[in-house]
Amino acid sequence: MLAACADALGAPFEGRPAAEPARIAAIMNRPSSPLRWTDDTAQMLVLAAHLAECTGEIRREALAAALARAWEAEPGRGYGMGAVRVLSQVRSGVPWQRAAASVFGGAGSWGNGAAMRVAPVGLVAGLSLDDIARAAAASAQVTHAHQLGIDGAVVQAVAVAVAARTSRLRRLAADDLIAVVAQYARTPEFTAELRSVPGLLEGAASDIAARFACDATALGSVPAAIAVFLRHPDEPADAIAEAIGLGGDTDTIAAMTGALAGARCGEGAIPASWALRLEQSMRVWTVAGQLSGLGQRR
Ligand code: R7I
Ligand code: MG
Ligand code: MG
Repeated sequence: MLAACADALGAPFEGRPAAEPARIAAIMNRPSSPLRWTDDTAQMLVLAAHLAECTGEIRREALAAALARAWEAEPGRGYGMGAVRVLSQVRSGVPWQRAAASVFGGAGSWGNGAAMRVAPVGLVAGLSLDDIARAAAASAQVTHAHQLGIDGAVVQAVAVAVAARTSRLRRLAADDLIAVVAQYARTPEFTAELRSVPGLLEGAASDIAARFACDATALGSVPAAIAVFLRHPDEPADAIAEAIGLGGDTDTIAAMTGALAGARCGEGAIPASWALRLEQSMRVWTVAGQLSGLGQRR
């Protein structure tokens, strides 16, 4: 829910240089304008519903088909160009393995699309972190064949799980979270970016914007989202405002930061005005409820 709100709050700033804090605050605090979410939330809803249906497992063929149907139903949600090429092929019957491997010169996508939708995997109760990493990789592979795109999803899912499973009564130990999460990255590039995060937690937010590309690549955005969350682990609105303020891929970095904040702080942390402004909020609540009910069913 926080991730969906953050996606919608960040969307007006996507692809632009960093906005003034006052402009971001104006959108966050505006009482009645609707919050319209983008492909990030559209895909997260598909993945959450898939997990609920498959009792916490990923069945790649079915997931690929469901993502492709959602894209076809609402192609105007702002999908990445690689995602459109993969999902349109899947929709016309091409196996996901072939479709995902066909883009970007045959290397597969290293975009952040698999990471931006993966949070529900990290919220499945009763799975070990190893299981979560495996399920996150499987959920990523249906669209993102490049290992950097897969690493983004694995790292974000494990970070969400750690955030959800650490007591709120204790300060979140940033170094510990990074150490755990970094073990699951397979590429040295991802490990190096994650290792730089603890050094960015005390300085200015602009240091994060300078350190990471903050673009639609997994490597340029996932470590930035984790860094912003770790700077404000108990203040979701501050974290989301800072994520949007980085500029670049604002809807997606905000959505990933929002997912981490929601995992730690719970649904009660969502400002009532955001929940009221969010489009299809009942649908989002329902899917979130199904996901939390999974723990009991498993
Ligand atoms: O990963 P994906 O679904 O994109 C998600 C982004 C988010 O910001 C959403 O809000 C939405 O706006 O899109 O879609 P892809 O098109 O696979 O990847 C996103 C971008 O990453 C691409 O448009 C490219 O700019 C970049 N990219 C690559 N560039 C060069 N070479 C991804 N893979 C490559 C690559 O191999
Ligand atoms: Mg988007
Ligand atoms: Mg985006």
